[in-house]
Amino acid sequence: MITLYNVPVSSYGAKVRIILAHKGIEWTELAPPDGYGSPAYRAVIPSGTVPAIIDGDLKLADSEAIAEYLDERVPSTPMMPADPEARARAREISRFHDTRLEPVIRGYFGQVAPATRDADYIATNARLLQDRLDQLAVIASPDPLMTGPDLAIADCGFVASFGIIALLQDLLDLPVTLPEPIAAYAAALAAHPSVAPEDARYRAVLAQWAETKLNG
Ligand SMILES: N[C@@H](CCC(=O)N[C@@H](CS)C(=O)NCC(=O)O)C(=O)O
Repeated sequence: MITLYNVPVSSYGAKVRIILAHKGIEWTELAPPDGYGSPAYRAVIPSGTVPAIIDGDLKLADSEAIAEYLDERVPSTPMMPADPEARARAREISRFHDTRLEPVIRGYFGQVAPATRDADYIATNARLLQDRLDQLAVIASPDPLMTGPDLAIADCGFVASFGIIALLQDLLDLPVTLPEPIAAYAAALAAHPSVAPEDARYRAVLAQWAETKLNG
């Protein structure tokens, strides 16, 4: 049985949960002791980040490292294409999500509470976010998912990110539009049977989190 350290609002935690569910791997979920980054948690997971897993003697942090480990451990439901070029492109898309798109989205977390909003930051970051989404539409050719009809690791980070973008569009009136192929991709992704339950759970948790921020 795999142990997953996670917090409900973690977008990278949602990514790992989708992979576990899709592969039919049972897991026990724990909150990091004293919260992520705490000395107590760092004594277990040195990076102090969530998500992290424990599988026997293996302790592993970073969602992408966890994803690739799970894909190799349970190869019967592959989540990477077989062809080397397609694998490389799938990794490129995953990295683009984790290092280029998600950090720009994360930049808005401090803007949800009305007391800490900065209109200039919101507008400048929106131009950056739009640029990253436009780049994604050039880099990726979803058909209907990132690597074709089957759910891949490269898809799983986008689930939470699309949920957060929708929330931000709503709350901050964000002038950001998903390019048409990416909007179609987001719809296909949310409808995938291994994604839909996690998408619904994550959006509900996100709405609760936003509510606490809005009500101070
Ligand atoms: N690249 C990491 C990012 C994970 C991450 O940033 N997690 C946040 C919570 S969503 C965290 O643990 N932050 C604690 C810290 O940075 O000390 C991954 O993919 O797992």
